[in-house]
Amino acid sequence: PGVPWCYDTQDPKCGPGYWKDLAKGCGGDNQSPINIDRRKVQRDRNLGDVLFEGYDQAPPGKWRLMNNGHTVVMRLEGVSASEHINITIGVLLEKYRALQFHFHWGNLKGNGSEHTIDGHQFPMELHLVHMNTKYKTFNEAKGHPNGLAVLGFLYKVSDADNSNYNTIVAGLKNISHQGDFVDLASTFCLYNLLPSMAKLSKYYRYQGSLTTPDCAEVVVWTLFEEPIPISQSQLNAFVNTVHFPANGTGTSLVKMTNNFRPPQPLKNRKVYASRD
Ligand code: SG4
Ligand code: ZN
Repeated sequence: PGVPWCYDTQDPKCGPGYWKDLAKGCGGDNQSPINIDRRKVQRDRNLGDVLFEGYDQAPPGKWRLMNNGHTVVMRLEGVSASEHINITIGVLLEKYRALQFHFHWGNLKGNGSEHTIDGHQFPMELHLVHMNTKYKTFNEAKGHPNGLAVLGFLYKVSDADNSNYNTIVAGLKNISHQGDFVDLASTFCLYNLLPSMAKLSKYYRYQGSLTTPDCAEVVVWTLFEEPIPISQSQLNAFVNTVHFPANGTGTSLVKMTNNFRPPQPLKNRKVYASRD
């Protein structure tokens, strides 16, 4: 429970430039997101495809979509099925369990992805957060650089709606205030939210952090090259529907926009590419 933080880069009291003062970790040397400079990434032939488990199954019961004041998050924890939603990644073939997914977006005029590629920002970014199954609790995982694995996907604007997003987009109007949640009948599976499987072989891998305070440096990042198509009106639904209280007062509501952290210095890290 803490000092409030915000995404307004103009705000010297809570904006991203101030996060390191309220959470020391945010000033670390392995921060996320980053810009991916395609000329500088290193091909790593040992990086095989990410193995997905349970991404093709609609879980029994419901998934809870929530406005947490910083984003829209779908919690998979506590849903019995999430024990069966896993990924296996890396040279060590470590297994990670899906916990939740959430989004970062811009405003009606500007893009809002966190990661950029060759300096290009994308309209929105999806993060699927997973925890290393060799740790018992989330807190224990947060004590290790390989504790969490986040899969990042960028979006591109398509002419047609992406019908796989209809359930989530329709749910947004039920969570327009901070703390609101709605249980969605999960008629979709996680695969439906992603680009087609055949296009997931190319990704970037690097060692980084959570992109919100406390910015813990415990994340093995995988950013996929292939974007997810979504229509402008579906994107606008995020920008126009989701609100949060300005200055944490609860009295005046503002649209949740530009909820992305700008790219952080790469410092001594390397970014690896699974393919050329
Ligand atoms: C968002 O604020 C999520 O809602 C948070 O999840 C998440 O924190 C945070 O982003 C950082 O995650 O993939 N962008 S990120 O690095 O997953 C965690 C919740 O608050 C710890 C559930
Ligand atoms: Zn995120």
